[in-house]
This record gives sequence, structure tokens and C-alpha cells, in this order.
Amino acid sequence: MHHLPSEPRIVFLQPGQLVPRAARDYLHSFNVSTTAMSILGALRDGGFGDLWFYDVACEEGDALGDWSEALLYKGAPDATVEAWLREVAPAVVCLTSMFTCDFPATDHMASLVKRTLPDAVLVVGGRHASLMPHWHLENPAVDFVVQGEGEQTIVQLVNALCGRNHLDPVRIPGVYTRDTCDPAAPRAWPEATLGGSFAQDLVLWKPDGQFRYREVVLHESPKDFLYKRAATALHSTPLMPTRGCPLACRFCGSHFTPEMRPVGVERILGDLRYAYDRGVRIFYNISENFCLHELDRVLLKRMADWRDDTGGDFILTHPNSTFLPVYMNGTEPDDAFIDLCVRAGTDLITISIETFSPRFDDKKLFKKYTIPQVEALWKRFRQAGLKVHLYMMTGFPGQTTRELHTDVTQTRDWVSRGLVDAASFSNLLYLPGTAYYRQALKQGWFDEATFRGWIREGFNFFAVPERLNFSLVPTPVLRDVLTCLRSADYDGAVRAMAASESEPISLSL
Ligand code: B12
Ligand code: SF4
Repeated sequence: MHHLPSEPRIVFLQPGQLVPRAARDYLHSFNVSTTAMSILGALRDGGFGDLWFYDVACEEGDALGDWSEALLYKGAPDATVEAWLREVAPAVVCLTSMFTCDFPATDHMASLVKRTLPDAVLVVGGRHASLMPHWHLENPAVDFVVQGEGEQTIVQLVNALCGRNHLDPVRIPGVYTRDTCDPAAPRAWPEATLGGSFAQDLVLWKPDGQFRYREVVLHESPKDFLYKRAATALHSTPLMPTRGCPLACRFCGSHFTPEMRPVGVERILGDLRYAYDRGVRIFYNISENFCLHELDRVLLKRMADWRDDTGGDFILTHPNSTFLPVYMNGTEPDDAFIDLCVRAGTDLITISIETFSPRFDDKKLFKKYTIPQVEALWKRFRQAGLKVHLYMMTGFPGQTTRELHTDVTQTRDWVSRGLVDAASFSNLLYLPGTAYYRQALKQGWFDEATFRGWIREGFNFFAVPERLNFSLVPTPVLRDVLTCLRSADYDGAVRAMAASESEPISLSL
């Protein structure tokens, strides 16, 4: 049983990340931890005042070190993290485990924490930890795993540990220990009550007042233009006005909470104003279904009015993804909405297209719209002065070279005609909790233990692992295609597919 002081010092650690050597150009700077803001904000709302944050992945800029033959480690050196932990000497360490591909690095961080601070309580939460709590609890360094949205759970847990309530920590819903975690049991995804405060102050700024995140772009790729504007002296903060997603794309791990729950227009505006008043000029949206909920449109309208007041002194950017239907009125571009987007400072729009193949088009975009209707939207965006970027995917299970060829050539057509600025192609990842992952287990393509072994070798949108390619495109071809596409060499990608022996296709450059 852990006994904490009544005013425990609490640290939130964002772990380092793993970067396949073959894909180091994916790195970019939009890395501010929304997760830390939400958990530290909840702890503060819950009456805890001695709160600290360290972003191992970003604190030292984009520091890269060796991890394994296939992987680089992006993060502050262990000795630096240890020294910081010793100096701060917290009683509780909260560690987030978001990405399955980073599990080895997060697990390493858990061991480092316990080695450095044997008496501290280590709590792990986050997307990956919630789906695979047993992976983390196998490490004796981890005391508790918190599953699902953790704002209220972490407050209850720390309260219990320092005697502020009479709850038994292991009976708090969503809290697991080695003794109470049953990997075979079906897991719920506890939802938080939203609307509490965000600890922007602790996350965006270091205790000495310096901005924590350095806006840098390391690489030269066609995607650079997404970040170039940010890679100036301007600072950024994330915008996530809703949680949950009603769609259920088979590759995605975002739909565990299918109901869209808005955080609240006033709360979000308050956060944006707070950051703005302290010099932040870029708000980047990380919500993939931005404006699918009516309240997001209210927020957008309020941002537009506010921007008018500031003389257009901030930008709103969507480098990740947004959903095409929100920009349409029936089958035509929604002029009024697009004008509102511009007035709210929108600089860049990324649209998830993913694929033109009906077999994998989970958003059913091309059931709803024809290619000319979508082209009319691109033209409208260009006319409004917006940068347009497409999010495409490769490597669907069973995808043929011919299907990939169609995706590449249609995209090439749009880029070459100047209808869109660029497209990023990401290879499908098999992520626990998704339909494709379940399908893979069912079909016997891998079991959990095998999967766990494979991800140690590197797993990323931009690096195609030999073992995790269940498309019909041979792995070397898929790799060549993605390499070409990363530098916008569409003709090279088409040539790579034409060279595919298993399923020859004609060269139509
Ligand atoms: C922003 C974002 C990013 C940012 C992350 C910036 C940062 N430092 O945080 C960037 C751009 C870097 C990024 C990169 C990638 N991403 Co991303 N990303 C997201 C996104 C859109 C939002 C995450 C977020 O901030 N959510 C808001 C916060 C508040 O929620 P949260 O983190 O889940 O935290 C809550 C709970 O989980 C819990 N919790 C979390 N941590 C802790 C800790 C404790 C102690 C407690 C008690 C509770 C707790 O409480 C929080 C509050 O409710 C999500 C999708 C989504 N809607 O969540 C995908 C998502 C997390 N990304 C995903 C993926 C796959 C990636 C990449 C691997 C893609 C790639 N390039 O290959 C890379 C990672 C590369 C690498 N090597 O690490 C997947 C992860 C699935 C998985 N199992 O791995 C997601 C879920 C999207 C999807 N398609 O499924 N991503
Ligand atoms: S990919 Fe986007 S639209 Fe599809 S389930 Fe995930 S968040 Fe929702």
C-alpha cells in the first residue's frame, strides 16, 4: 500500500518516441502534449498545486539518438531525464503511453522512473496503455494503469493514495494493478466529464518562462509547406474542441467513444485567448472531425469575430486531417462555411481521402460525391487562398497494386493540375482495438505476442515493415512507392508499381 503526503508533488512525463531510420523525415514540430494539459489541469482542478511537466520527446528540441538497428530514439538523453527527476523528486509520476509503436520507449521510461525514484508511485495511462494495460503491468516499475479518459480517475486515485478519500485504489473504475488486470476481460473505455481547465501554463512554458516547444522543421519534403509557416518565431497550441468520433474507420483507434462530446465553446475560447495573450499565434486543430459537431461551427464563428478584432493576427491550421463532407452543402462546396473558415484564420486544410477504392473507403466519400464534385471543392479552396493537402493511405489488407495505382494516379492528376498542393501517403498500421487488428488476429496473420515482437523492429506510417504488410503489393514495391511519394515523385511511384512482377500493370505516365 502506498502512502503519499497530503500535498504530493506530481510530475507528468511525456516519453520519448521511436523513429524508424528509414522514415526520419516524418518528424515535425507539432508536438505539444494535449494529454499533459488535460491531466495536469484536472489535477489542479482537483486541488493539487505542486505540479510539474517534462516532455522527454521535445524538451531538448529534436534530439535523436540510437535505439536499435532499425530505430532512432527521439528524446532527451536518459541521464538528463534522471537528473531532472532527482531534482524535482516527485511523489507521483504520471506517464502517458499513447502510441503502440512507442511501447518499447515508454516501457523503458517506466523502468527509468522507478530506478531513479524507487519510492514514487508510477501511474501509466493513455491510448495504448488503455488497450493493452497488461503490457505495461508486466513491468514491476508500474504501480497503476488508468484506462480511458483519465481526468476524474487520476484525481480519485491520488486522493485515495494520500488519504483524502476512503476509496480502495484498486476498486476505482478504470484503475488496474498487476493483481486486478485480466488481459482476457472485455474492457470499457471510461469517459471523462469534460470542461475542466487545461494546464497550458505548465505545458507550453518551462518554469523559467521560456516556450517549451521549439518550432523547427528538420526535413526537406513536399510536406514542409505545412509547417513552414509555423517554423518561424510563431508559437503554437493545439485545438481539440470535441472528443469521440461517430465514424468507425477500420484502421483508426479514435472511435472508442462514438459519441461526439464537445469540450465547450467558452472553455476553448478562454484557452486560446490565454495562449494568444502570451504570444501564441498558431492554433492547430488535432480533431479529425472538426466541425462535424454544430458547436465547432459556433466556435469557428467566435474565432472569426475575435480575429477581426485582432486585425487577423493569428492562424488556424489543420495539418493532420479534416472530414470532406463538412465543407459541402449537398454536393456543392459550402460557400458560406468556407468563407467562415477563411475569416477564422484558416491557412491550410488537410482532407482525409485515404483511397478511391470502394473496398477501403470507410468514409464512403466516393459513394456520396463524384470526382468532378470533389474537384469543385478543391477549386473553391484555391479560390479562397487556402493551401490544400490530402491525407492518403496505402497498404490496406488485400489491396492490389492496381488499386494502389489508381490512388496514386488520381492524386498525381490533382497535384499536377494545381488543384491540391500536396498529398501525404501513410501506410496502414495495425493498431490494437481497431477492426483491421481484430481481422488480422482472426485470420491468423499474427497473434498478440508475435505482433509485440514485430513492433519492436519499428512500426510507423512511413516505414513499411516486412512482416506487417498484408496487402497484395509486394513489400519492396510498397516501400519504393512510399519513398517516391514522400518526395512527391509520382512518376517514380508509378514506375515502381509497373516493375511489380506479381501483378504487372501498364505504364501510363
Ligand atoms: C495529436 C496526435 C498526434 C501528435 C501527438 C502530439 C503529442 N505529443 O501529444 C503527433 C502528430 C506527434 C502524432 C503522431 C503519431 N500518431 Co497520433 N494522434 C494524435 C491525436 C489526433 C490526438 C491525441 C490527443 O492529444 N488527444 C487528446 C488527449 C487529451 O487525449 P489522450 O492523449 O487520449 O489522453 C486521455 C486519456 O488517454 C488519458 N491519459 C493519457 N495519458 C495518461 C496518463 C495518465 C497518468 C493518466 C491517468 C491518464 C492518461 O487521459 C487523457 C484525458 O482524457 C490522436 C487521435 C485522438 N483523437 O486522440 C492520434 C493518435 C493518438 N495517433 C496515432 C498514431 C498511430 C500516430 C503515429 C504512430 C502515426 C505515425 N506517424 O506513424 C505517430 C506517432 C509516431 C511516434 N513515433 O511516436 C493513433 C494511436 C493509436 C495507437 N494505438 O498507437 C491515434 C489514436 C489516431 C488513430 N488513427 O488511431 N499524433
Ligand atoms: S479516421 Fe477520423 S473519421 Fe475515421 S474513425 Fe478515426 S477520427 Fe473518426
